[in-house]
Amino acid sequence: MINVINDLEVRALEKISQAKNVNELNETKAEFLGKKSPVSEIMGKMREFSVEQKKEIGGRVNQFKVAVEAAVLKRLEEIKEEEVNKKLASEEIDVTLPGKKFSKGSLHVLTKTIEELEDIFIGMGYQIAEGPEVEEDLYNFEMMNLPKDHPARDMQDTFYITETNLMRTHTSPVQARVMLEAKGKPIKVVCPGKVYRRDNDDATHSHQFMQIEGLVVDTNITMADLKGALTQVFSKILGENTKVRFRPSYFPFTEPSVEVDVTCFKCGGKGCPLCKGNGWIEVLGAGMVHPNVLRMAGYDPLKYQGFAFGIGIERITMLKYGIDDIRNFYTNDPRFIKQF
Ligand code: FA5
Repeated sequence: MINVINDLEVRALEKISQAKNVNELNETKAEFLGKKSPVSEIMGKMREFSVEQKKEIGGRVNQFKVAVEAAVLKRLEEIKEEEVNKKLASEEIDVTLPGKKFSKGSLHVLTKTIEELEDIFIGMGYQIAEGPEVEEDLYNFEMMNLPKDHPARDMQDTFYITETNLMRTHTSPVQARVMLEAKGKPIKVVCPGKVYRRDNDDATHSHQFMQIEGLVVDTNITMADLKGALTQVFSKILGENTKVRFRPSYFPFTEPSVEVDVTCFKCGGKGCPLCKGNGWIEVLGAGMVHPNVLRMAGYDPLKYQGFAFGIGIERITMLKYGIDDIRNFYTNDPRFIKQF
């Protein structure tokens, strides 16, 4: 009987050491220590043995149980360690592998132009100001010397929100806001932003576009200051060889008024469909601030003069990068956007 238990122990210890996982280990434990195991059978037959044999066999069975349980515990620890190692191996990171590539965004080309213009103006001593896109009729028109029945209001067909609120048709209302805030002190600002008009979209017109407004108010300001400032800005942003043309024009908020054209980048001034055959592209409106505008904003026109301008950002960008259709800026075709 002792030999049987000895053999059983050898088999049990071998099988325990080969268990691959906790389930297999539990099954092996039940096989050798459970109710239907060979040792349980031996214990059930104890009645048949003599006292001496009972002592010897009972002692051996106990040794067997202790040995099997110790082996099970040892293997359980090993299995747990093996599982942890397997998990760690599966989570191992190879830091030498190349990283995932995330596509980077970039600034929109119109934002680039605005930032470049702002830098140029800041270098010339201007400050940056802003105003709301949903504007009051008061600032967009009335304080710009365009009373309710003024025929010039037709020049800018307007998106009205209520009778007194509208989407601003130009950045000029920021002039009135800045002047009221400055309370009679000298001013030198530029104000970039979006504007809205019921214009029909074509290669050079959009119903929503951007302008950068400029306003300088001080004593002894003349048209020569306006011309000098704009010539300097255009030679910086479009290159020293850029030809600029000042053309007499009319705006109710400036007197005298001019429109400024730059030679068409596409035909170099010969005339093409883009410039509608005349060789020039209009980029801004400007002039000397009208005495009524100064007066309404609290400035004495006999003491103070000012010049103002409103540059079309899209037009400048088209000239700078050779873009022949303004609609490209707003249709968000990645093939266009990614070029800049
Ligand atoms: C004005 O908006 C005046 N407020 C400019 C001004 C400011 C004059 C200060 C005097 C003093 P105008 O409507 O011409 O003016 O527009 C100015 C510029 O905006 C144009 O020269 C052009 O470059 C651009 N622009 C005008 N309409 C459009 C449009 N539909 N799409 C794209 N750009 C436009």
